[in-house]
Amino acid sequence: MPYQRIKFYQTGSFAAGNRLLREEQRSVQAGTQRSNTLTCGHRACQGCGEALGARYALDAVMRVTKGKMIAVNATGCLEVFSTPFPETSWQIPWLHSLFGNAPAVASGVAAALKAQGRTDIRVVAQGGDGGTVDIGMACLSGMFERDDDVLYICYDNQAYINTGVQRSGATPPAARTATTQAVGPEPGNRFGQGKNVPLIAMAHEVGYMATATVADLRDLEYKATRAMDFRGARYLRELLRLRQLLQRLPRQLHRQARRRPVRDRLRLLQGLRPVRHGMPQRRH
Ligand SMILES: Cc1ncc(C[n+]2csc(CCOP(=O)(O)OP(=O)(O)O)c2C)c(N)n1
Ligand code: SF4
Repeated sequence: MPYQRIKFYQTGSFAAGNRLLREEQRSVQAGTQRSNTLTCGHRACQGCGEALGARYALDAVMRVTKGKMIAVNATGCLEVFSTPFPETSWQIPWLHSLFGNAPAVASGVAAALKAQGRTDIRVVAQGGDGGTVDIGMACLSGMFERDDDVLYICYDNQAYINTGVQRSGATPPAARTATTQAVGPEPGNRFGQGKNVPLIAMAHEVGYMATATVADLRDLEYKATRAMDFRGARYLRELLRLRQLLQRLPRQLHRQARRRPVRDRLRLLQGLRPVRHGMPQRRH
């Protein structure tokens, strides 16, 4: 799929960008056939990056799988705002799992499909950074190591947002959270802590690993689509919301970033959190 930056020609209309391009160059969201995996009526905050990122990624997966996808969702903001009982905004087969076991549940779904010989149906697991980087790490590592046929998407808003912005293993150094030092000579999250799960995924030699951001939705669609070219365990990390990222920057960088135009801010953020994708060397 050729890379094309998203352009909102008709903001607010049914066609979110790229409608004036040739058919094959248009974004998934510009197509009238898009699946609207996460549809209206959910209770996300206005402008929520997690809702946007999930919608773009899953619609892209739905397009490439021709609508044959099952999603498993860890507890977190995405699950809470999309499925307040007895309602749901998901228009796909969707399973709720616990906070820490989405990768294991997804592995089970993939195993059941394999037992039935249903290789056409693909499995996506998704969770926030707390659910992925911290409490779900053992299940995720098992899923990677067994090379289960699952694409895992981590929606990385860099803290446990749903329960009040506590620090997670993905919170960047010096960032301000409800559970990091607010005052003193070194306020904010400590330096030298945290986990780089994209690199951990690559150390497991997963078939495909990518990092993306909702600041570049076209790139995100591309990576979600590309991930489905592979079988086995795959990992996609989505960084969410420029504003949230900026707010959690170390104070000095925050001041620098705010003085820059938006495009430069993105560069600065991408420098801090490189956006990349690749197919690490397979063991077998
Ligand atoms: C075992 C367990 N511990 C704690 C909770 C409470 N809990 C629900 S959502 C959540 C935070 C989720 O954070 P994250 O995974 O980063 O997702 P986000 O809300 O930021 O999208 C917590 C602590 C829980 N549901 N289960
Ligand atoms: S992820 Fe953040 S913006 Fe989205 S619904 Fe949760 S608190 Fe609101």
